[in-house]
Amino acid sequence: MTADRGRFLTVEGTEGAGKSSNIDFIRRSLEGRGIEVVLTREPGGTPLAEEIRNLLLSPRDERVCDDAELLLVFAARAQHLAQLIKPALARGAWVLCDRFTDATFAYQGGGRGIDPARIAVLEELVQGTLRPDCTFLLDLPVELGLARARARSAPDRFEQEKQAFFERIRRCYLERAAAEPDRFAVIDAAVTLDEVQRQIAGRLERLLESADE
Ligand code: Z5A
Repeated sequence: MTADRGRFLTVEGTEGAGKSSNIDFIRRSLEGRGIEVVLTREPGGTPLAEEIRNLLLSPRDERVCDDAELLLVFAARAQHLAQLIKPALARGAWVLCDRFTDATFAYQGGGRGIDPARIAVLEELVQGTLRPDCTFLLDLPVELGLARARARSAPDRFEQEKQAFFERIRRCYLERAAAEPDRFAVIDAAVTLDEVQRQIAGRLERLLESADE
């Protein structure tokens, strides 16, 4: 990475892990250090990609085949990268994204059962060598996250899945984190919000120190 390119941070987790609750904390922490932060999400982040998000999340009678879901996710990502993420990084802003390609490996790979090698082909096609610099994985037991998510709002198409689907997703996330310990910060998200944010702050501090070097 060149010295003046911004950093690319992503936040991941299973349902109800607290991504939305903690992303604003990360944004404020970075802005407090004078860093320009571009907050965005996947699927989504541009008008076209947000339309694709709606297609993906809306409950529907027609069964969505796994490959259609996978390709829609990457179509949204291609647009998001071209219109928002790459230009922001290039001007030195830090991009903070609610989910990215680790979610594709976890949901479409672990959850739906798509071969990760096929996902990796699309990752290479759409992203080239671009990968997040740091990924916060908010981890908690699936049952607890689902209870939190269901208490909050009506389920979308993904949230209508059974618990076993989310157990596979959690396992996949943890395997990816174990394989890339330098990139991932695994945060225990089963504790109070204050305690979650204390863990995040510790990791952010290290990240900022390395950015200053
Ligand atoms: N998806 C995919 O399949 N493939 C891909 O490549 C990508 C995405 C990128 C949309 O994602 C869907 O897209 C997602 C995967 C799929 N599946 N679904 N559904 P999303 O990130 O927009 O939606 P989400 O996963 O459903 O996020 P969420 O439900 O909004 O969860 P969250 O942001 O992690 O949680 P939250 O809203 O911050 O917290 C949930 C509730 O718990 C809320 O009432 C909080 O006040 C409460 N909360 C949070 N933290 C705590 C603590 N520590 N203690 C107590 N209560 C807490």
